[in-house]
This record gives sequence, C-alpha cells and structure tokens, in this order.
Amino acid sequence: MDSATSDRAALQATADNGLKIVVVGGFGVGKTTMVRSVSEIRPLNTEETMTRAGEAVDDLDGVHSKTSTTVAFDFGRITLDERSVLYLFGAPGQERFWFLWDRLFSGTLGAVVLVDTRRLADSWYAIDRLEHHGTPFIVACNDFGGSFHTEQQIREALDLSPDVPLVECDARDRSSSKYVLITLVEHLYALSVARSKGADAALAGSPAPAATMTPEPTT
Ligand SMILES: Nc1nc2c(ncn2[C@@H]2O[C@H](COP(=O)(O)OP(=O)(O)OP(=O)(O)O)[C@@H](O)[C@H]2O)c(=O)[nH]1
Ligand SMILES: [Mg+2]
Repeated sequence: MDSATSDRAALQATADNGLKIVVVGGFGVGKTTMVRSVSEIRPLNTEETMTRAGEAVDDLDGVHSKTSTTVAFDFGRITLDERSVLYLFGAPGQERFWFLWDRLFSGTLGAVVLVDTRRLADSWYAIDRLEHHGTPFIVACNDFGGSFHTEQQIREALDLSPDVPLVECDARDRSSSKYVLITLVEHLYALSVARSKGADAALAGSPAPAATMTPEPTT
C-alpha cells in the first residue's frame, strides 16, 4: 500500500468523533512546522515558494530565511482514542490570506495561537478574530531564541485574560507540539465542565417546572 492509500485508509477508519482544531498566528511563526511535526498522517500542505516579487507585499522582518509560505491551509490528524480524532488545520499567516481565517474557524472546537515573541504584535489579529468568534484558545510561544520575556510581559502585550493558558514550545519537536495540543484539549475540557456546572446551578436555582406543581382544584 503506498503512503497516500494508507493515509486515506487511516482517515476512513475512525471518524466517529472528529474534533477540529486550528493553529493560527502571524506570518512565519511555525504553524506549518507544528502541524507537520505532530500529525500522524502525511500532512496536506499548501506551500508556495516565496518570490522576489512578493518582497514589497510580504513583511519579512524577522523571517528573512523563509523560502515558502502557506497559501491556503495545512491539514493533519491525530488519533485520541478508538473513536475520537483531532483534525488539525494550520492557517495561512500572510495578511493577504487572512480573509480565509473566518471560514477556517467555522466548526472549530478550539485554537492554538502560535506566537513568535520577537513579533508579538503579529498575533493580535488572530486573538481578535478568535475572541470575535467566541472560539476558545491557548497561546503557545514558539522558541525562536528571541530575548527573554516574562509570562506577565507576554500576557500584557497580548492583553490575555488570566484564564487563557500560556505555554512555551518548539514547533519542530513532536513531543513539544503534542504538549501544546494536550494543553488545549485540557483547557477545552475544563471550560466544558465549568459550563455544565453553571447549567446545573442555574437549573437548581430555577422554579420547579409546571408539570410537577400541584394542579389547581377543579370546581
Ligand atoms: N528556531 C526555530 N525555528 C522554527 C521553529 N518553528 C519553525 N521554525 C522555522 O521557522 C520557519 C517558518 O516556519 P513555518 O512553519 O513555515 O511558519 P508558518 O507560520 O507556517 O508560516 P506561514 O504559513 O508563511 O505564515 C521555518 O523555516 C521553520 O523551520 C522553532 O520552534 N524554532
Ligand atoms: Mg504555514
């Protein structure tokens, strides 16, 4: 069986419970690298070579060695258990492709905002869009060896609420990328537990439903 056939077989084998996760962030922060490092199938990438013609349009500050860029999205997959799989989508980072993000976020359970701490402002738009959609997210700082920032400095620069998890990672490293995804899944689980507790409390505090009330005596 060639690898494309085995990839298709793997995709068909389990899809009972498909959870869509998006990796988003500014240009060249390592989104494609993360999807590649962690996917258990050969990932789908839509990389195109960057040309000199694009230099005037692309903001290459801090990513001069980059030779290709995502023009649609990356796609990978990770099995969680016999019935559940994570479908991983890597967003394109260049500003001219940001119009694709809103579509990509549709049906998304949660997101990883990948950040290069040398260019923190490049992450603002991703966080803004996720908040706009109400999509839960965590922030992962990809290690490009920039100057040291405390967690507090990063939280302030990104205006992050204290309940959004913030982790460090190396997107090239499979176990580090896995840890990022586990943090996101745990965050989503905690949010869902908090939501169902809130719903239970609201039900407990509400008046008894009409069907259980003593019927009015009939004359
Ligand atoms: N030093 C370092 N380099 C990294 C890391 N992750 C990715 N890179 C490198 O950074 C470059 C950009 O990575 P990509 O994965 O293409 O970035 P991207 O966010 O998908 O880029 P766009 O799709 O063009 O926005 C590549 O040359 C990677 O090898 C990291 O953790 N540390
Ligand atoms: Mg990419």
